[in-house]
Amino acid sequence: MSSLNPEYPVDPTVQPVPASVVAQVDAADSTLSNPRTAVIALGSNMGNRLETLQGAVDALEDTPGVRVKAVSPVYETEPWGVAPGTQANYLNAVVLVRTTLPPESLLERGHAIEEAFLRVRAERWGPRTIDVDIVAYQDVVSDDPLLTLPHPRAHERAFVLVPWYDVDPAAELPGRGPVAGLLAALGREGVWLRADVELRLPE
Ligand code: PH2
Ligand code: MG
Ligand code: MG
Repeated sequence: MSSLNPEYPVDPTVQPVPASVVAQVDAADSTLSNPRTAVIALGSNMGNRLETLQGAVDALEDTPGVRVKAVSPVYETEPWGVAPGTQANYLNAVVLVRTTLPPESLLERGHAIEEAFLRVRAERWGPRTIDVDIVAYQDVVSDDPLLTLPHPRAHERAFVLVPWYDVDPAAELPGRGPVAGLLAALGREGVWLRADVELRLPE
């Protein structure tokens, strides 16, 4: 059961509105009103990892309809999902944004940022200059194959939960419960704070 636009419930008693008016209302809704909170995970394990992460944060902030509200500490993390020793460590971080963009548009922007940093999309879970993942979008739950929300593996990834907890200790993963509890159950193995580096919150 899912919908990417739960804010538009269908009420059978409401009369249809002429199409031009509908278009206007939609435009206003996605540009002006009612910002939502989204949680975005960034990861890099190729090239200048820190510089790339900072570039992604800046590019998010430069996106019309997106405000970066918080940037987590940076973590050095063991590559997850591949045989040990076959891939370089990642730097991972989590960014909280407020956005008037719908989830699909935020995803598109994430992909555009990946393209801008010349991400190599060679293989699933292969090394990458940058990965921009939408972990959660408000409380939306969706099994749309193009954008599953929340991210289907977030609850089992300490490299997502640790920095998410840092920026929002009260956070909840929709459908899975408090991040604090998920993290307590999972542990922090393979995730080390990089106290020597920092991502800047754009001005
Ligand atoms: N991303 C993956 C696969 N494995 N491992 C770590 N440590 N960090 C990641 O961001 C990561 C991963 C696929 O997106
Ligand atoms: Mg990913
Ligand atoms: Mg991804």
